[in-house]
Amino acid sequence: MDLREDLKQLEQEARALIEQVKNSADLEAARIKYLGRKDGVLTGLMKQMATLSAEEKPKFGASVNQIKNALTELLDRKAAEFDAAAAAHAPREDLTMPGRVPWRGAKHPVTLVIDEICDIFRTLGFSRVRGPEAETEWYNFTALNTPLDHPAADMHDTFYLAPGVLLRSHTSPMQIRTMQQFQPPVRVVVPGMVYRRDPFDASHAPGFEQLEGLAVDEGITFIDFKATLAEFARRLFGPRTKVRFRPSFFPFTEPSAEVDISCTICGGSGCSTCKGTGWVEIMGSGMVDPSVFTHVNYDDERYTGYAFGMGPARIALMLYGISDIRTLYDSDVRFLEQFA
Ligand code: 2NL
Repeated sequence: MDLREDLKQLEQEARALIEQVKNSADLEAARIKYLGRKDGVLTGLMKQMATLSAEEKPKFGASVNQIKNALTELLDRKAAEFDAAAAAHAPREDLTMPGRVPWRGAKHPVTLVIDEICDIFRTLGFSRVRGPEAETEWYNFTALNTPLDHPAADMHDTFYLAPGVLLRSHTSPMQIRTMQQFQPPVRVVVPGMVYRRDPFDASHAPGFEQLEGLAVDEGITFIDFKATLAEFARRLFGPRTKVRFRPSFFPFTEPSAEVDISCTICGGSGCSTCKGTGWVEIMGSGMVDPSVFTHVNYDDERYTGYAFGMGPARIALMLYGISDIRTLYDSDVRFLEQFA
């Protein structure tokens, strides 16, 4: 048999087959068929070399090698063609796509309200102070004219950390600390977290921000008290806001009053927010009880003052028209980002 003729025919067959291959999987199959190390056609031919004479061997070997190189070149060219076609159809970068908007931090609505309230009181001469959340019974109750067996202590009597030490139930302890540290005149606002044994529902939370204020000096009267708090309410809720003082009771003030404003939703005609009354309560307040002054060694004959306390979260509900206080504590950025 003429091995050289066989080789030529083999090469032509192989070329024809590889040329009409349509995809890279079939191309790989063709590569294995001809160039596969174990069972490839060319490997088979090399094995036949053993049967040849000494002078035929090198020529035959050279021919097989030449075919191998030619087929390798052809296979590589086809592979490159398939790769280029695949790349042409692959998805490319869309340069018209808008960029990702970076996340922006923002102040929490309750923080915004606290800052606004403190700002108003700053223009009225009040400093902003803060203090510890863990307090002693003396600062939280006793100094505030609230004996531990007083009914007011009962509802506050909660979240004890150790005997005689508790999470403060109001920020008043910090006003006591301020009076111990400074002589009158004293004018401070005290925002901060307070803790009470309250349920978590639409209008309560067991931990919440409170904001209290205190003014003490010689000659402060009920007129200063009413005028200052009414002015504050009109600055926060708008100049047409009506303000009323309703008699109330706190152990640390005498007399005491709840401060109501005309309803921000209906303007006073009556709606669900004000439960048909036209008024909504914004804070508790009163003239500081003289017994509080004795506890901080102020002369209770010389000094008078007023104090007040409010819940900025509840005020945030009114100002922003939010119906459930829990949305302020859920930390859901989809809700909070609207305040950015
Ligand atoms: C409320 C009522 C109030 C005070 C807080 C106070 C503090 C001192 C002396 C006297 Cl050191 N009073 N604070 C007075 C009246 C009311 O808060 O409803 N808070 C949410």
